[in-house]
Amino acid sequence: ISSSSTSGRGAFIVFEGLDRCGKSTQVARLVDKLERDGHKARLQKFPDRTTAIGKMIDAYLQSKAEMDDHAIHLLFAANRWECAAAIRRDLDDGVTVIADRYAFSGIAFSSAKGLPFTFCLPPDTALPLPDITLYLTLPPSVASQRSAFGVERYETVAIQTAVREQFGLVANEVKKRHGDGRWVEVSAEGSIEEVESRIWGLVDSVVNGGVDGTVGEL
Ligand code: T5A
Ligand code: NA
Repeated sequence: ISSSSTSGRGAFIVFEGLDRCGKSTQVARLVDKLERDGHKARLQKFPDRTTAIGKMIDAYLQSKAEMDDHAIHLLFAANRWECAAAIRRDLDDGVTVIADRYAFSGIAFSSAKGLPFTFCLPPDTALPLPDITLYLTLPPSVASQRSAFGVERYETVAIQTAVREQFGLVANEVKKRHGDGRWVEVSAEGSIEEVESRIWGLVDSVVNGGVDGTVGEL
């Protein structure tokens, strides 16, 4: 197995975007490609619906449970914290971790509901800092035509449009705090293969030698 980078640690790569933009499809293909190329790679989905906290989030997203906006925001963040040590350990062990959503979704979705940034940002502070976040862009009107759109709580064009606006503010915040290179927009329009090759063009240099020696903090 070839080492994942010159420093020996794995890369932490995050995918973000609106609902149904194709994140899960692309994340699965990227993990497969990395493994075929001899890298150690692991998929980390957020929310991780398998934990006790994740089951509460799942019930909320399926509208089987109601929850105060602040409370559900903190549960999404807690769900990341319960996975944070394992992410750091894997990165240190040379495993590239690919996350399907992360803290940026937490901030964008909660602030789209009206919670202030001053409330939304602190709970995720000091989580592992992604080496790169790929923000997949797709017009909400295209995403809403995809299968199963509308099944879960936030899947309306009105909400997705508000979330897209908040993602713009989140991107500015990330660039201000951590530099321009850590947040990259990728068009998610076109075929699965077209999007995949756009993504690979951005990720190749990161997984093949482009990460700092230590994992930073959000
Ligand atoms: N949330 C999440 C918060 O509010 N706070 C938080 O902190 C976090 C982490 C669940 C919800 O929780 C919110 C955000 C979400 O509303 P989720 O489980 O990631 O988050 O749910 P979704 O993002 O909605 O995941 P989806 O599985 O619905 O969408 P994906 O992963 O973006 O899209 P994917 O790959 O499943 O594709 C959707 C469909 O499109 C097709 C696929 O085959 C599939 O049918 N498709 C394409 N079709 C045509 N062309 C392409 N290029 C295509 N790529 C995929
Ligand atoms: Na998904």
